[in-house]
Amino acid sequence: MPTFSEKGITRYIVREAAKEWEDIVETDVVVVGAGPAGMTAARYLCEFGFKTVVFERRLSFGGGIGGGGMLFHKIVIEEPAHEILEEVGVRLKEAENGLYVVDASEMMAKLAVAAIDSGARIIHGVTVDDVVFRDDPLRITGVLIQWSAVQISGLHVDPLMIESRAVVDATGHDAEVVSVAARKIPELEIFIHGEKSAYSEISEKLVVEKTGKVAEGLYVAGMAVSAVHGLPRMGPIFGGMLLSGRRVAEQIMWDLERKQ
Ligand code: 48F
Repeated sequence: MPTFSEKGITRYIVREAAKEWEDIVETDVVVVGAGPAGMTAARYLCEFGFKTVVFERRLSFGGGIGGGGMLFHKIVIEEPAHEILEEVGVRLKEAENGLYVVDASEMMAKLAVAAIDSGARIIHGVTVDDVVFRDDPLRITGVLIQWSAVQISGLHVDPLMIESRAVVDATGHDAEVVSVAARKIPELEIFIHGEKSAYSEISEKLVVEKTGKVAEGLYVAGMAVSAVHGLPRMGPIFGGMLLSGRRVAEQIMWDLERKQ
């Protein structure tokens, strides 16, 4: 049993966290939200070689995965998105041709492990509440972050800022990052259409097709795509979320490599 002091515990935590934060302030890609789209995007971005940090408001992974379908702990996935789950070792049960059922907790855990193992930093308890921009040319160059606990408390505390080459809004139904950019930077000419009622089959295709850049430096993935582009919702079928996460990573890779 080693001997140790309370001050040592504090010192190691503060020192190591501070070192990482110093590194995080300038990153290739900020992903906002550790739901299925955000975690998938983060894994591929790291595999493509980009330094990626995920800010997640809550103290957990998975976003809407954990709730399964109305709290029944299963999720449906369709081809070809099941391949993304196979890559991270999630066990699939075929329900009918091309449709699979998976365990919600297994999917959350394994997407998170895969993202972290590929090199993504996932920081919990941090909320992105605004973006950094530059004009000439007009572009998004980072995000403003705040402890979620500070936000919940209602205290007036100024946020900190992170610089990045790309920001991915993977915040789900409210498209929080694109919404704040649209509201505060009208020159971007982004119009938030708002999500439509359910039409699962169509929406699963469209959410992937419409994934991508909404402004220079700002990208949208997952359910946030539906909010931005006015697409129908799809309920607890998650193939589109995974494919959207992969697609946004590919688009960022093409864009950032072109700029080098
Ligand atoms: O909601 P969420 O799971 O988004 P997603 O990846 O997947 C959507 C599905 O879960 C489901 C669906 C699919 O069929 O309809 O709803 O598009 O995950 C979004 C994550 O982002 C976090 C939030 O806590 C959640 O874990 N989040 C939201 N806003 C912020 C945020 C913010 N401003 N800053 C940090 N994290």
